[in-house]
Order: sequence, then C-alpha cells, then structure tokens
Amino acid sequence: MTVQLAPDVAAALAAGRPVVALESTVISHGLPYPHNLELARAMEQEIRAAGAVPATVGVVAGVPTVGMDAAALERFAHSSDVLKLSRRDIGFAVAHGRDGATTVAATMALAALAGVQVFATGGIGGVHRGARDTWDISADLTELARTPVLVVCAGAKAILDIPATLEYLETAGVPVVAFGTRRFPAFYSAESGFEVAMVADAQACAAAWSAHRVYGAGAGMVLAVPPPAAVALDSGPVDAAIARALARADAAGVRGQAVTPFLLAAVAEETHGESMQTNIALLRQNARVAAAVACRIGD
Ligand code: PSU
Ligand code: MN
Repeated sequence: MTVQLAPDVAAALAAGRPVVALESTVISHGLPYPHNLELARAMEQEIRAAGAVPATVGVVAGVPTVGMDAAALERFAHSSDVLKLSRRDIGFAVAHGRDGATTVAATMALAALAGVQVFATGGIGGVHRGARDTWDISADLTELARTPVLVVCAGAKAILDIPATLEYLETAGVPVVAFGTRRFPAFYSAESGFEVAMVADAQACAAAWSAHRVYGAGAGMVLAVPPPAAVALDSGPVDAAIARALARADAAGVRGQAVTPFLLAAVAEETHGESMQTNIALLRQNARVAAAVACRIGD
C-alpha cells in the first residue's frame, strides 16, 4: 500500500462504510496552538457522531498517512518543523522522512489513493488577487480538475479573487454547488456576490456526486456550505482586514507557498481573533455536513 491507513479507516473502507478525510495544513499552518489541536479533535468527533469514520491526512515522518493517530496530531499542532505539502511536495517529504501537513491538493491526492471520496475543510485555495502579474494560482484548483474527491468547504476566502477562482473551476470541469442556497459563500460571510448551483440537502449532494463520478472524467467537486448564521461576519470589516493583510504581504515581499499562511495569520491578527470563532464553527459544521453526505453515498 502506498498510503498507511489507520485501523478503523481500513476497516470502514473494506466494509464500504463512510469515511471523511480531513486536511492537516489547517492544523499546522492555518490556526494557532491550542485552537488547532482542539479543532482537529472536534472535527473528528463531529464526523464520528454523524456515523462516519474520520481520517486526518498527512505525511508522518515520511509516511503518507490516512488517519493520523493522536500523537501525530499533537506533533503537527505543536511543531514548527512541519512542512506544508501540496501535491508536488509529497515525494520530497517521503524521501526525506519529514513530517508534512497536507493542503487541500495533497489531501485529495492521498485520500483518492486510499479510496476515500469525501473530504471536509475550511476554505480551498484559489486564484490570488493580482494573479495576472504573479501567476499565483493554488494547486488546489489543478488537483480538483484531476482527482475524484468531493471537497466540502465554506467557499474561498476573499483574500483570493473569487470570481476568477469560480471561472477557473468552470474551465477545469469542476462542479461547484452550494448547500441549501444558490449563493457561493466567502468563508467568513455567507455572501460572495456570486451564484452557483444549489443542492437542497445531503441526499441531493450525494446523488450529484455519484453521477459526477460517472460523467465527470475523474474531476473532483466542490460543495460550499455557508458559515453558521450565528457566527458569520459582515463582509465590510472583513474586507477592510483583508485589504490590510494583502498590503502587509506585498510590503513583506512574500512569495510562493508562504503567501497563503502569511495572509491567513495576518487576517486573524487584523480581526483581533474575532474571525477565529467563525473559522472553528464553520470547520465543525463542514465536518458534520461532509459526514452526512458520505453516509448517503450509494443510497
Ligand atoms: N484557506 C483557508 N484556510 C486554510 C487554507 C486555505 O481559508 O487553511 C490552506 C489549505 O490547506 C489550502 C492551502 O489547501 O491553504 C492553499 O495553499 P496555497 O494557496 O499555497 O495552495
Ligand atoms: Mn500560491
């Protein structure tokens, strides 16, 4: 096996029971300690409570792993020595025996190798603002174009160029549907100003996903879930915080894979941690929705 499965994940897959993958970059590079560790555990609990098996994905001391154990989760939450891995970086981490946290792209890659179809996260990477000059487009998008995994998220953060990201996904043959609404969410807020197709509930999403697996030529799919109304933020103050974060990244000359973690940390600072509660609540909700969909695949 090219990936190491946790025993409960292996048992569930062998029996055809639902499994939901989780990424580890949000743990190592997306949220500060100890919120990241609490969140990682909470997402796993949400998935179990909904009747599916969670499988947090990462490269653990050089071993691509689907279903990280408690010790690995804790190390990924603490250590500053964990690489950030997109699909292209997996081989390097394996060859050097390194710990590496997987992004959406790398998590999809390893989930697909293991046979896991559904994956819950917060926000996907996308086309960055200014990509016309910088060429900064997340490999999450190219992965969605070629790897058959359903990614449950709260859309994309407005640090990105959301309309360009949606256009890219359309070109790449990746369906984007929203959960119970036509409005594509902008992570912290329920409203990006752009509309996509709607799925009414988990059953409808599972049916669309199963049909896409037949007709979609191996591409993934995005299910966008609006953040819970009680913790959604107004887009005005968030936009202002994002503008300041983008200016800081520009001034600091940040490039390459450092851009997204820098912007995530800067936005959290600029909103004085207010965004953290929203972030955590929507990640838990996405875990619940992903598990509900996973439980209905094949019904
Ligand atoms: N967006 C978020 N939170 C995150 C990320 C993106 O709101 O934690 C992380 C995910 O792991 C995503 C990655 O796959 O950043 C994208 O990085 P890049 O733009 O370098 O491809
Ligand atoms: Mn990038």
